Amino acid sequence: MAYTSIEFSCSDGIARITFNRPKALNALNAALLDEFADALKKVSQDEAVRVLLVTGAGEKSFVAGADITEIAPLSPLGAKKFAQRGQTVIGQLQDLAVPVIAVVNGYALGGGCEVALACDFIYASEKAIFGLPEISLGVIPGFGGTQRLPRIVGESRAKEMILTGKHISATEALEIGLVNRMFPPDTLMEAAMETARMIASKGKASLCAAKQAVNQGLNVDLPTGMHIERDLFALCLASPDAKEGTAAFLEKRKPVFTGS
Ligand code: CO8
Repeated sequence: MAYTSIEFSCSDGIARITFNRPKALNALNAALLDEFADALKKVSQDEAVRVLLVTGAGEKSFVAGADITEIAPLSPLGAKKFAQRGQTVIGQLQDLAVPVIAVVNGYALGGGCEVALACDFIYASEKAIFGLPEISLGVIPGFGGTQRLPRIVGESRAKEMILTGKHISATEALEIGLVNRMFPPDTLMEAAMETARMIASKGKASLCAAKQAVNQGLNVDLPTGMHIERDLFALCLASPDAKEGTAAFLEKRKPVFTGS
């Protein structure tokens, strides 16, 4: 598939998806969602990928939401289908086996904030702005915001954002734990790349298992989560990368993981 609304690149185990409709502040329309889904499939099928960065083109916006020109004329049934489509693609993002970093360079509003929420963690520019402004349009978040935001920042912080629709700064987002780290705009991508390189230097089996253990554990009680962790630990230990990692430690050298 040729991309016109996103850019996709991959090298040294690090894949990057850039939302690229800067004239519409990278708003998510149906065409962009199709391209995003296609790129996510490529990431999931490429054995060499160990980490994905998701960002927005231009200096102003990560993603300013779902495309309001496409939402406005929808019937209730059409709206349900559009929400379902967005939820499915964003679910595909969350369910990727490899870690995903949201690199939020500007506005992350509505569906854009919801994309960031489905990533494993968020690095933000000092100029980033977050918000779920749907209430100001007479609707509610439809791409997972009412479900993921409270799980990340807690119920009352999430309700305040969802019920007021108010934008919050990167500093506020950092304070409430929505963002992991904040950087000057011109160093944001390099900081994210540094973390991505560190992640990409680890064994793929253990990266995927660690992400899976946390994600699955958050949906179950603690004893069930412990079972999940034990099983995944055992699986990892049987991998060639675990043999290499433990041997390298004992031989006092740096491990060379092959991703198997
Ligand atoms: N959709 C379509 N176009 C957009 C969007 C958007 N979400 N956001 C910005 N644009 C367009 C503007 O219309 C404008 O286009 P043009 O130049 O042709 O007039 C261009 O981008 C630049 O925007 P502004 O001139 O408005 O730039 P400002 O710097 O003045 O303002 C803001 C920037 C504050 C980001 C402002 O553009 C804004 O408020 N945008 C809308 C934000 C918003 O409400 N997002 C939520 C959308 S709803 C949503 O995401 C729901 C997800 C679930 C959907 C479920 C399906 C039913």
